[in-house]
Amino acid sequence: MIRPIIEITKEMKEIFGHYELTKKELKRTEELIDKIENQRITISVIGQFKRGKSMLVNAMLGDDILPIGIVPVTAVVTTIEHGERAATVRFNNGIIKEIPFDAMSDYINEQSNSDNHLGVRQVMVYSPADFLDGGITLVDTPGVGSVHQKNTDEAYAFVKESDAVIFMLSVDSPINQIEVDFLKNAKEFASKFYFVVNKIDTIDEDDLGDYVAYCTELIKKLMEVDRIQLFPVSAKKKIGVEELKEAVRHDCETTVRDIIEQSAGLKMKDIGASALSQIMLYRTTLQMTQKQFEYTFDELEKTFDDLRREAEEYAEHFRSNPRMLEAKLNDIRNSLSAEVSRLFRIDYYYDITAVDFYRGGKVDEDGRRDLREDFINAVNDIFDELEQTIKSVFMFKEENTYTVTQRIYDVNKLTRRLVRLKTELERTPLEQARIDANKKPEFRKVNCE
Ligand SMILES: Nc1nc2c(ncn2[C@@H]2O[C@H](COP(=O)(O)OP(=O)(O)OP(=O)(O)O)[C@@H](O)[C@H]2O)c(=O)[nH]1
Ligand SMILES: [Mg+2]
Repeated sequence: MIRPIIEITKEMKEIFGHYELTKKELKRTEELIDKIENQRITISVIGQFKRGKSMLVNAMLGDDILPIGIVPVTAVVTTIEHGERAATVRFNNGIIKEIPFDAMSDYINEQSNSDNHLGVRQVMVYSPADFLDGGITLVDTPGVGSVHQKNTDEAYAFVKESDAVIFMLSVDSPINQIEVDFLKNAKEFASKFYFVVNKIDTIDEDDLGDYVAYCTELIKKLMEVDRIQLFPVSAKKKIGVEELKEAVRHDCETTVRDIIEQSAGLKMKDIGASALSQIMLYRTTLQMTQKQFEYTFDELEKTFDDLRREAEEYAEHFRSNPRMLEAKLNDIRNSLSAEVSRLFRIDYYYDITAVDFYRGGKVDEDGRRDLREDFINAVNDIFDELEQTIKSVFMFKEENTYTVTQRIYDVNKLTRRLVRLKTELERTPLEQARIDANKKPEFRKVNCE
């Protein structure tokens, strides 16, 4: 019998609550459960710069609230939720400030907030548009692939937070490599895609037919599905927008829980793997003899030193692209995972959550120095955390010799449960998240009408 993902998720949460080690996973799981229970769905409009994303959001809301333009415009992720008209800004330093609705553009626009010198993390807008009623958060993201690299970074980061993605193409250029890369990444995290081809008002019907046929084939291959549905629209002339809205609304009404659960299922696999690594590490450390522990700890310290040197050398040569630092940090995590796996004879896996090094402003000499410092601190944090974990488990063992056997027994039991749940998740075909005896699921991982 296949259980709903919410049940598996709740059981996993209960397991994570047993350990200090899995408090990160506990927090992420609680957030997912909250999302499933409140049936909130986040739909992000994503695509290359100038495809007409902001204009489409405006058209869907029937309200010209977002700035649009001929040059790269959207510099900041903007979420739009149902509510009385209002706008707030969340800054990188965590401060949230309400702003006049009409001043929104000052914070979002690449021209007025060039290189995000205002340090805006996100703009949150509230609109009474009917479309949002019922728990939809629509998100306008900065365009991918413009000269403003950080815009791409922002959009990448946001895919992880989305349940569904409106992927925006436009007839004025064919799909390019940036879009291909983006889609490959996005399909790992979002459970539902709507492909939109914009600006159809600029070409005739024959050309549109050719374009749609070309894109369909390409996307099918990319997404590894047999069928996909494209929505040809003109955000400007408001052609096809109702059809898109209708499709989204229909999906939300009938299967909102499925979309969220499927998306949560994908995320839970990630969280489960990371938690399991932590618990295995805990168990193995608990079972070590003093001698084994000393040897392992020494070896680990050597690895830290090597990797620290590697990181420092890398930082030394770092020039301007914060994304490269993120990539290097992940490299280091991977090397460390491999070493922990070898030393502890377990499958150790670091959850590759993004660390955003971008802090706003241009990357000049000062900025570079700050970024180098942030990067080295992040590397050291990874080492410290691991060191602390292992040390504290071993200390516990030293101080509580009588309870260790019981603890190992408990850990083994919980590990078996977690492995079972993870397997259950892996076996759950995500499109069958909602079991409805005779009803065919309305969803696949990617909708293929
Ligand atoms: N002809 C035509 N032009 C459009 C359409 N949609 C958008 N545009 C134009 O395309 C340009 C870009 O529109 P935006 O909505 O700012 O595009 P965006 O994808 O949000 O751009 P960034 O925020 O910079 O990534 C503007 O000049 C719009 O007028 C459309 O359906 N038809
Ligand atoms: Mg825009």
